[in-house]
Amino acid sequence: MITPQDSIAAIVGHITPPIKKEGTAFAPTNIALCKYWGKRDESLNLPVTSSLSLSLGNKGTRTTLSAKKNAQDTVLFNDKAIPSSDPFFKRLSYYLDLFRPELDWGFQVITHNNIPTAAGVASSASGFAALALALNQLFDWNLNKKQLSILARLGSGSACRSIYSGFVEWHVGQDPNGMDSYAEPLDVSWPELCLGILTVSTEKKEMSSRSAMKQTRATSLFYKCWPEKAQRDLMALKKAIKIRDFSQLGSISESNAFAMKALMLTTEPPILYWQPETLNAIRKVSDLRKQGIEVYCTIDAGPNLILLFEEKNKRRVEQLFIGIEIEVG
Ligand code: 2P0
Repeated sequence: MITPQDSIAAIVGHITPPIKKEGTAFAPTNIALCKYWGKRDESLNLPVTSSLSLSLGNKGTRTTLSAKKNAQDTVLFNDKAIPSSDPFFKRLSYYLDLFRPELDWGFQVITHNNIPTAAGVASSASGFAALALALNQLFDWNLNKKQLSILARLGSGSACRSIYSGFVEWHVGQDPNGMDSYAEPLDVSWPELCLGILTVSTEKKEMSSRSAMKQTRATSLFYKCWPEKAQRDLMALKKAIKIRDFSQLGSISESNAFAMKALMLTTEPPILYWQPETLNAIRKVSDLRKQGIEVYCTIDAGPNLILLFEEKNKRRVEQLFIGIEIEVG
């Protein structure tokens, strides 16, 4: 069996004490238009399908990292010390285990998110991407983006896409060692494309994406349809992006998100992230389209919506969806 340690050794070789005093990096969060839902290898975070996302410009995570011998890990998140019993601390520490020169080395992590955590927008993606970039600085490895994408994937699957800005494809790959499963940017800019984060609920979700996708893959009878749906959507999305066909981009993204939702509903027991307000907002989006205003939505593993629309409709969207946070592509 191939382990994360094997991947690290293949990329950076033997871990020696860091060269620099600290490493600092920023990574944007990303919103998947064609979702990653299910792993073929849980320890390497290797996906069942390719996926495609859009990074959110300057919304993301900034992390500063240092390391000391004879020290414990410490984590400061948005200026608050996180206790070592916290699952967030444990997840970081577990990932950093891969990079300790010896067992008695500890890492000091200072990390800031400028994404409202309550919005439930993937913060593990920007978090692990920023950490991989900060490690590269600290150890002075000079890795290329493909290697950094693989390092980030070992922390969290979707993090491999947060190494880049703009549209990003994560290639599913087929090697059991995962060396061909990394992300790459698409060479397209689309400044008129807007993304709006609509927070309908700030409640903490009941189940992590990690557990939810595992349960879906294990129990949903419909999961066998997902690879074909994802592949078809990925191809159509890439074509829509290339010719900047907004209607296609919006409708495929929405259909892909609803298909992922269908998988969740058919999981045993079913996974229900939506709140009544989620459905109300979806109906509002669909009514707007009936009035000729092209707005589409995508949703991740939570109750909040991401609206997709063009800049010409920005004012209208702002008026209709109070509190929406808008990012331009
Ligand atoms: C995505 N999500 O493509 C999908 C859509 C949520 C819904 O990637 O276990 O936190 O760390 O690899 O990356 C969230 O899952 O899961 C996610 P792990 P991750 O953005």
